[in-house]
Amino acid sequence: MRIVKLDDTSKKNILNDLLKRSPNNYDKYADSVNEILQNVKENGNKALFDYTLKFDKADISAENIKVTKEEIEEAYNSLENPELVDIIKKSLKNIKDYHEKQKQYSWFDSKTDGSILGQKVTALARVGVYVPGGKAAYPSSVLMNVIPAKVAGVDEIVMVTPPGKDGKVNPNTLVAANEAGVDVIYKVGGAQAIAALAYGTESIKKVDKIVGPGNIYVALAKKAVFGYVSIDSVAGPSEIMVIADESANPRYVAADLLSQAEHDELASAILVTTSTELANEVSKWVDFFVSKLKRNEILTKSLENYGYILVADNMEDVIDIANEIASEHLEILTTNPFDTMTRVRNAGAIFLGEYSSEPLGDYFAGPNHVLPTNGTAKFFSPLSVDDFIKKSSIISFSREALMPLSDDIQKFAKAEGLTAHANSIRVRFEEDDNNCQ
Ligand code: HSO
Ligand code: ZN
Repeated sequence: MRIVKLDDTSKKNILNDLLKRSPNNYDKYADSVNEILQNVKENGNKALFDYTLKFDKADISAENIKVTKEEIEEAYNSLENPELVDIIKKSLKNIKDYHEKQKQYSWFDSKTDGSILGQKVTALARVGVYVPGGKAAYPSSVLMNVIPAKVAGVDEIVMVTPPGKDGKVNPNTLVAANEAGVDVIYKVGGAQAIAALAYGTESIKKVDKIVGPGNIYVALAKKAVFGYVSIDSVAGPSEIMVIADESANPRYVAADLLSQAEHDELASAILVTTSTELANEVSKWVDFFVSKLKRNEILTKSLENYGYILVADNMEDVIDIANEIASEHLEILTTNPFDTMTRVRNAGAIFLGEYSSEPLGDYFAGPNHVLPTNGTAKFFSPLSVDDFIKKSSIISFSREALMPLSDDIQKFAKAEGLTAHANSIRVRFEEDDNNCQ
């Protein structure tokens, strides 16, 4: 794995390099995505079925688009490892417990003058969860997307996922969806599935929000329908950054970097350290593990693309670049990780100490693994219960509470030239409407 001395030039180059991975750079797909969206909007089911035949080679109709109870039962019986059901249940409990703590409640504040102000928290009515097909059909991601919606109290959670050629859906996906409490699953994927969720078709009712990861077509389709429906943030390739001093165990650091590098060829894995010795050791361990691990082709490519070991002069510089890159995952392996953490401003999820390896967060700890990527941790947060609720302001005033404000409100409205606004206050306190302007 390449080792680079961290200075102004290398820092600039790396930051530029990482920007290339942004999902904002995929204009060349935009036309085909827009065509698919338009076609589904105009032709509903017909377009949906045509695209499913064309892209997934599966024959889907109004009769078989919904996954049946029997298909879910069959999925339980066809799991490669039947233990997965129990593991999913345990993971689900941790994720649920963590997200329960995020719940927000309505509040009301009443004063003695008879005024009540408040905020009403309401769950979204219908949410659509996209689950990719093929190799990236991760049951853990099904849990991470569905559970916060469930905890928020969403009325109906629908899932869309592309079928295989045989018209079947990945059994891991079905089991995770069923355990998490998904209400209905449709066998449709790609940009066409996003269109169906956003606009509705004869078989699929429009939703209020679409979440879940997908390929570039799905990501662009989600961006295109934003505003018409809500979406979660658009996920880019996985990222891990480890910041470490000489106290870190190089074998663990190497293993952790590779855990995310294996996601895909565009994944990034970066170690920033003050220790040259650690840098050299980690590089050796990375080579060793890559030679053993199954996904060595992807690992080799992603490390070539976005794998770096950066050696910095001091901890200040380490923290500085961590904050600038704003990594999706940040492991802190320093002598006092909690102290280091206080200086970290930007990261999706922060893992402290040598037993908090990143995959613990991917699968089991409880916090969500849908995290801001591509530097968006500067302004976005992990997926949470907040993503599935909305708030309404509550205002209730008595005559006694409104009266002392009446003059000021009318003057404020007149200053804006909005005399009908002023009038709506005035009529409540004056009978004579002749001087209404
Ligand atoms: N690390 C991924 C999520 C995941 N990992 C799913 C394993 N399965 C998000 O960056
Ligand atoms: Zn992962």
